[in-house]
Amino acid sequence: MTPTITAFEQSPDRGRGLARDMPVRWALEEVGQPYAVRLVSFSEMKQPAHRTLQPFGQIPTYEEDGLALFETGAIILHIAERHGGLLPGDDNARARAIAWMFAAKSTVEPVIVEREAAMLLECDKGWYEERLPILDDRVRVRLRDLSARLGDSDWLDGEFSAGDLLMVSALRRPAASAIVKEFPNLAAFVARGEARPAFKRAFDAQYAVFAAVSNA
Ligand code: GTB
Repeated sequence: MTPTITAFEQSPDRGRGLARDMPVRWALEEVGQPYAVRLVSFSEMKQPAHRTLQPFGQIPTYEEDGLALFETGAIILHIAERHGGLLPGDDNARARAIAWMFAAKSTVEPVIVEREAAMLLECDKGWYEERLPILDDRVRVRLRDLSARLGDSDWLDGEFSAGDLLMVSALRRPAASAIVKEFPNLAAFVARGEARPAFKRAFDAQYAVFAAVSNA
């Protein structure tokens, strides 16, 4: 059965592929699984019908054969477990790739999201200018360690995996991009991810939603 995911009807990122349907689309493209997209408005996302799928009234969601999932990381792990191409076959390598998925979601992304939230929600506060360098440094500390571990490798642990997909997705967020440039190997890592044909197909698909709304 073709899975259905949800995405913003009108994404605030103007088609830059920054909302979290993007990594799910990318994962589905990597494994060659066709998918359908149900676009939802901000108000629909907060209605009971959507909250049955996503308790916090957010996107993305994933539905397939009586299974309804939420949380980007869980959705991508599910896709990676059902299809080849996103997790290694060797048990230990697979466990390490999953550790990188968690590292992206719970160690690297939170400091980036915290900086983003400050930029969006706290920029009018008197203490904003003082706090920003503190938040930047928190991102920098994580990226320095990530850069040291990546070294000259193409991917975080051997072949491209769901761990790389989620890490590249975290580093693409606007609050990280200036600091990523301080680490040439991380900038190259992001560029390698974005150069993958599956990434491009996913990007184009989400961009088409933005373009259709803009031309309507
Ligand atoms: N932990 C959840 C997951 O990973 O699935 C978080 C999901 C989430 O944050 N969803 C956001 C959402 O639905 C959209 S992606 N927000 C609406 C709400 O909470 O009411 C976050 C996002 C939104 C917009 C941009 N942008 O415009 O650049 C980037 C990222």
